[in-house]
Amino acid sequence: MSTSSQCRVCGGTVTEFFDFGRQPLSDAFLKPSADFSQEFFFRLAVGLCGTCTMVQLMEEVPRDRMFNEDYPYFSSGSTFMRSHFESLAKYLLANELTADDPFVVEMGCNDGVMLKTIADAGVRHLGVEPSASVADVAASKGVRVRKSFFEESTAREILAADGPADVIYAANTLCHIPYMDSILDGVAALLKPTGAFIFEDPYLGEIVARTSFDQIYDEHFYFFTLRSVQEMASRHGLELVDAERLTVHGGEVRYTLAPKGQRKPTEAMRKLLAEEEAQNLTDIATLRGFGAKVERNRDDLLAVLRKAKDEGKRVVAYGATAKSATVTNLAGIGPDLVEFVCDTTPAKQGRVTPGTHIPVREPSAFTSDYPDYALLFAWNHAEEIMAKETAFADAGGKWILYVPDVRLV
Ligand code: DWN
Ligand code: SAH
Ligand code: ZN
Repeated sequence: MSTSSQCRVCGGTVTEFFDFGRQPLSDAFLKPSADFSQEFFFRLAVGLCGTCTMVQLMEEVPRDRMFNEDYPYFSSGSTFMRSHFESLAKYLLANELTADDPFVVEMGCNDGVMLKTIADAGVRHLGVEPSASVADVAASKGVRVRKSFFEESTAREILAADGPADVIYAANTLCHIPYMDSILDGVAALLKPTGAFIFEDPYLGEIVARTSFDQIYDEHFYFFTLRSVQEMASRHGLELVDAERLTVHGGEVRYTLAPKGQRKPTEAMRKLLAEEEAQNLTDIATLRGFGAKVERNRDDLLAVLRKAKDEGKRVVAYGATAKSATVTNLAGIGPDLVEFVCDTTPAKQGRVTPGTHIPVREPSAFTSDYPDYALLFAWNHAEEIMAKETAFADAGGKWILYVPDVRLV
């Protein structure tokens, strides 16, 4: 077991601060008939780069294993996220895509949840999406999609074919891509001098503040802060000029990068940077303290589930999230403790969860026979889910939450 590795951003030394142990691919839902002995596992551990401060995974999973024609996460599955991306598209149309014949490129456009609004407005766009399962859905909505991974060569081909971009956008995608030099060289080449690279991802400050440890899994390679984003941007002629906190997915930041010297950094960005400095996120002791809280949450959750089992209560989980692979595999939560997980995604239903093999069933399995407890794996969508499942609470059911700590509501 190695406890240091080389930073994928700057080449510095990354010191490990927490080891989640043996973990599967978080989005590889298996058929119950699959040969489980062939299931892929890797060591999920996180560390801090002592040079550029980027927090990152110690081991990288090959990208084709995660993002391919079987990728089962469809972004449009949440009503709240649909409206989040529609608002962003409208903001871009009104504020960034105002030049003559503007052009926007999105990496990781998934099922077209954002670009659909851009396409409907008749604005030139291109989604770059390697997972055919979701890219095909985007195309069916009238979104122009290129089925490939974004990297420097892709950016140069797009530049040659379509010209430079006014906006390059990525939501919950940049943090998935270890090969950052290639990405940022590609962005720098493709972007107009007046353009902006806008991306939003889970924020390390929020992960540490709320112990939302299940944001750490195979697909999430980087855990950004304003400071680490500044460092990585400056290596590629780019500059962080704006940052805004978002409440989606448990707390994210939307970053705006621009070619160096082109835009004036905002006051909001400076304020957030100062707040971040006070949180000591670049101090390994802060991150080790986070690790200790993870262990406490894991133990508390197991105690609640074991007690429920001892009392003969029924426990079902809600939302077969990628995140929950980290929780179930860290704590050893299998079908003995959780009867099934309900989820609206057809591609996940009838399968079993990665590593721990809990059956995934449709939402009607939950609503037709309410359990005593529902373990909310999709805690980031709590508001949307609790609003539509009021009958569960009315019937006396309790939600089990584990972020920021373990509690029943
Ligand atoms: O970063 C990523 C985010 C954006 O999406 C990807 N790496 C993978 C994925 O992560 P996740 O699976 O943890 O995301 P969600 O959005 O928390 O997943 C919610 C799951 O719950 C989906 O499978 C859909 C399901 N769901 C449901 O069954 N009923 C969701 C809602 C809102 C519902 O009402
Ligand atoms: N933007 C959507 C999707 C997030 S899931 C949302 O916020 O909901 C992450 C997506 O990134 C997946 O659809 C995956 O196929 C895609 N992806 C992974 N690596 C990529 C790369 N190098 N270039 C473009 N997309 C990539
Ligand atoms: Zn580094």
